[in-house]
Formats: sequence, structure tokens, C-alpha cells
Amino acid sequence: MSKKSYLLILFLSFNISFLTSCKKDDDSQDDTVPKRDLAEQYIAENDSIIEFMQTHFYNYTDFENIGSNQNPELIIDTIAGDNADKTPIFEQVKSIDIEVKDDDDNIVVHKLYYEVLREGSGDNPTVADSVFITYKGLLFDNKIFDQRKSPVWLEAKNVVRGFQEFLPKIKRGSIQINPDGTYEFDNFGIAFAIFPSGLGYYENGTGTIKPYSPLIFQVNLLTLNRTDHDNDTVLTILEDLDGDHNFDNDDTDEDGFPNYLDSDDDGDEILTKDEYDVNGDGIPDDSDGDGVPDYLDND
Ligand SMILES: [Ca+2]
Ligand SMILES: [Ca+2]
Ligand SMILES: [Ca+2]
Ligand SMILES: [Ca+2]
Repeated sequence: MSKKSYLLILFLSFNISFLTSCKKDDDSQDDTVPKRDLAEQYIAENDSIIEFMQTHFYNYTDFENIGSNQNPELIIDTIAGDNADKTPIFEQVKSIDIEVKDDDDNIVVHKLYYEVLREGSGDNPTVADSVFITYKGLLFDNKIFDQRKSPVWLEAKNVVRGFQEFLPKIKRGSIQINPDGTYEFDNFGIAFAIFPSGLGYYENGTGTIKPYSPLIFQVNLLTLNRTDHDNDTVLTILEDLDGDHNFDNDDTDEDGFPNYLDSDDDGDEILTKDEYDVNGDGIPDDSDGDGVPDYLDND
């Protein structure tokens, strides 16, 4: 693919909003249907995900010993008939635990199941980075609800929680430049994840996704960019001080701008970039030795 067409894709990707977790539009909600309890819904959905994984397999033989420039598509099917001897997904996946808050701020731990299909050759994104990906989204009835075969840039912090938390499990590839100046990505990470609606669209659904639907995604992670949204030299991932992967609830000087969008995080009128790491040793400066780095310390 040429550089020109990648630029076009970059431009088009600004319009991509499907994966974005949008807040609910009150006008479109049916108030007669109360929202389900998150803890109860999670237990029911996790049971159905486990049952699905015990009774289904994926085309794992297509991913054994794949070359660095092959990208098979994930196919999931029922274990039955000719496929009765296939290994169930349940025996192959790993899981991660993700804390989700319900409306009363109670934490309900959600399991996300995933499998890496090709390791990838580079480093991993964080939950704050921009990623250049192709992907496919599937429902349990095998219907594709979204697919990008041409790569798009997405910001991990702007997509649904399960997708955001899954991305750091995948490594990027390398760029191969051809003699004619075109380039392609090689040996990038390929993985899939299955997660409950508490990490997806929950009671809202969207498009062909019904409310309370678990989701399956295959992601090919071509490359990534580290983000520093406010250009204050502190990477966005480091501006999530409480580490909850929500970047909007960290606002040291309480000026209404979360730290990742604030070039003076402690409001002392010294720009963060001028007090974060002045001696350049890679460790945030702490002049008065009180344990609070200068850029977050307004005295
Ligand atoms: Ca920053
Ligand atoms: Ca946070
Ligand atoms: Ca900042
Ligand atoms: Ca400051």
C-alpha cells in the first residue's frame, strides 16, 4: 500500500466512531425497562461466555506456523459433526480481570478472555496510546457487526473498555519498505478477545448489537504511537495518576482540565514541561523531597 493511500486512511479515520463508547442519549431510552444490575448481569453473561467457549472452536490450525506476512481471518464454529474433535476455545484462552464500577460505584470484576494468535515483533501499546489496526467484531451468532480491512487509527482511551484493556496484550509489527517506495507492515500481533457487555455497550447496544451482548473481536495491531495529548512531556499514560484507566478523573489543580489535557498540572503557573524532569535523568524532579514531584506540587 502506498504512502498516499495511508494518508487518505488517516484522514478518513477521523470519522470512525463506531467503537467509541458513547454515553446514552436519554431521549432514545425506554424508561419503562430498568437497567439490569451489573453484578447479576455479569454473572449471567460470564456463564454464557464460558458455555460458548466450551462448545465452540476457532480455526487455530490456520494460525499454526503462519508466516510473518500472512494474516488469516478468525473463524469460529460449533464443535459438532466433522469438527467434533476440535479443541474448545475454553481450553486455549487466557483471561484478565478488569474492575468496572456500577452506578453506585461498587466494583464488579469482569473477566476478559483472549488468545494471542501471532506474537508480533514490536512493543505493546498502553491503554492511552494510538493504535493502527484492522479488526473484526463478531456476535455469538457469528454475525459480523463491524469490520475494518483497511487499517484505521484509533485511540485506546476512546474505544469500549474491553477493547481498550485488550490492546496492551498485542505487540505491533515492523514496517517493510519496498524498492518501489511502497511499504507494508510485517509480523504484527494478531489476537482475539471475548468479553461481556459490561466492557462493551451494556444496556445500550448499538447498530446490530442488542443490549447486553457479549462481543468478540479479532485485532491485527500494525503499529502504534505513544500519546502526550497536552505536549507537556508527560506521556498520557502517566497522567492517569490513580491508574484506573479513566483519564478524565485526574485533575491535580482542580481547574476543570484533566491532567492529560493540562499543560500546568499543579496550577503553579510553571508549565509542567519546565518542571517535570529538568535534569533529564528520566525521573520526575522533586526539589523539596516531599515525595510529590514538582509538576504536581504547587509549593
Ligand atoms: Ca501530557
Ligand atoms: Ca484516572
Ligand atoms: Ca499534563
Ligand atoms: Ca506547574
